[in-house]
Amino acid sequence: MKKVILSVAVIIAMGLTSCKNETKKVEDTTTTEVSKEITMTDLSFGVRGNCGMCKNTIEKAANSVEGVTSANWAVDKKKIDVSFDYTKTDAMAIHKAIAASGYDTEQVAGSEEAYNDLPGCCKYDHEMAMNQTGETKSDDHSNHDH
Ligand SMILES: [Cu+2]
Repeated sequence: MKKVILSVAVIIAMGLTSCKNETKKVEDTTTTEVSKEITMTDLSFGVRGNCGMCKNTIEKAANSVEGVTSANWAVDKKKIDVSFDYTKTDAMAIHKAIAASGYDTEQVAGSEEAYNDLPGCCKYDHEMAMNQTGETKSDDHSNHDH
């Protein structure tokens, strides 16, 4: 009889330790790092615009696209540099978002409606050269129709 009680006690003890081990194992797996694949890509293309306000609007439009992590439009070059996750979006979606805010890109003409709502100083010349070298900055004033 004593033997039976003893063996039951041993089984319970073993059961408790094995349970403890199991919970520990679960904790260990949660600390395993998820492998991070690099799916970022950089893109540059021409976008027409005049000033700092244009810069805000253009960059805001680009950043509103899911997957875009950074956008930087250069007023002197009429060009934007964008970084985005190519598993989440593509170049055309970014062109379209900027065009929807009223600005012409190399591939998509800006929305006329949004253009008409732009402040006067931002109503850029649709014939403006894009992807400029930045050396003709002094000519920028000719873009303003005051
Ligand atoms: Cu502007």
